[in-house]
Amino acid sequence: MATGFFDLQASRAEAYERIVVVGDIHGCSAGFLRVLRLAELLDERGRWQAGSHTYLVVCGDMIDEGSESRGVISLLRSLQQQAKDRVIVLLGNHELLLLRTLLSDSDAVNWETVHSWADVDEDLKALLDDNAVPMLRTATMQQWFQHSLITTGRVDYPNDYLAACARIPQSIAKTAAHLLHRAMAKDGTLSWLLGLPVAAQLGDWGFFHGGPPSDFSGDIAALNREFTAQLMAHQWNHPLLDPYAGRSSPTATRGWSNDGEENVDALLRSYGINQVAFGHAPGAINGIFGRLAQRWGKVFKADSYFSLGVEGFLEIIVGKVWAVYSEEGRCVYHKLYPDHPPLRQAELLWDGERCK
Ligand SMILES: [Mn+2]
Repeated sequence: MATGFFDLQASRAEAYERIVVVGDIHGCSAGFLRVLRLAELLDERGRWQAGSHTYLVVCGDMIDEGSESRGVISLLRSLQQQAKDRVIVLLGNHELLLLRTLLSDSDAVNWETVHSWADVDEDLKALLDDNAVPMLRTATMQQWFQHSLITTGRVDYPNDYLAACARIPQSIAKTAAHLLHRAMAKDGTLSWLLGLPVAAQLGDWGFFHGGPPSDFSGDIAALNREFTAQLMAHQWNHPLLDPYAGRSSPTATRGWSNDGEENVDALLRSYGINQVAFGHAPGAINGIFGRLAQRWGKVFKADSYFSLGVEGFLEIIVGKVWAVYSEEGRCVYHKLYPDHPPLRQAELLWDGERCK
């Protein structure tokens, strides 16, 4: 399946008219659904309705943080069945961490994601009912993220969350990981995740979760082939599979967009692209959290910060790019490129216009 996907890349290079790019959904399936409707990709019954030259690109980190990881993945798999290769889903470092947990003997399970699959496996549900800490199974995390960002300007896991996780014995976490593996194998999620690419190309545009690795020699198709080969071989220490901040990792690289225009140009050229959209680093451009942004008309941040309640997407139509948000039930467009200077905090809210 993976091979077929990669083969499609070249043939459809110029076939797009409109690309909707969504960043880190992080378990917020209701917000994701609102965005899909806002982008008019779904009809009233929630079925894919976009024309044959419209693509949806999801830039990884679909899971964790919010409580509906499974809902997000079910929705994406359903959309791929309906729209085939016009729905492109990339792996993020959170999916990679999950695969590493499930396929190695790591015990670092994420409890929101474990809870999300509880109804697929009776033993998993029983284990959680017997042992889980109540706050881990609710929307508490999302509330905490919002509170944390507003009061401190940064987001970290709360101490009481970490303490609650630490109170759960490792043997329980290992059992949960084993049962989650079984549940994901049963509903097909595991093989679906293993078949996802880490990057995609449409015309001059490249898409990544973290960004283009700085030292890979080859194009995007070669990157996907090499990544998948290392993943299938469980080479968890390979630089391409680093889930944290390695510059060699397409899911985890950070800071590359601060390297200056010439260096970024050279990096993009080495992959055969001129423009790039990515997620993963919500403060990557101008340090602005919770807003979509661009630099030099070449580097576009697709992470609107769903886990903070900011629902948005990049809309690419030929040479133009908009940031589109759902704000208090309204659809608000911001011209992102061209003809827009770098966004400043003060001008963010009302430079847009409403949808019809
Ligand atoms: Mn990430």
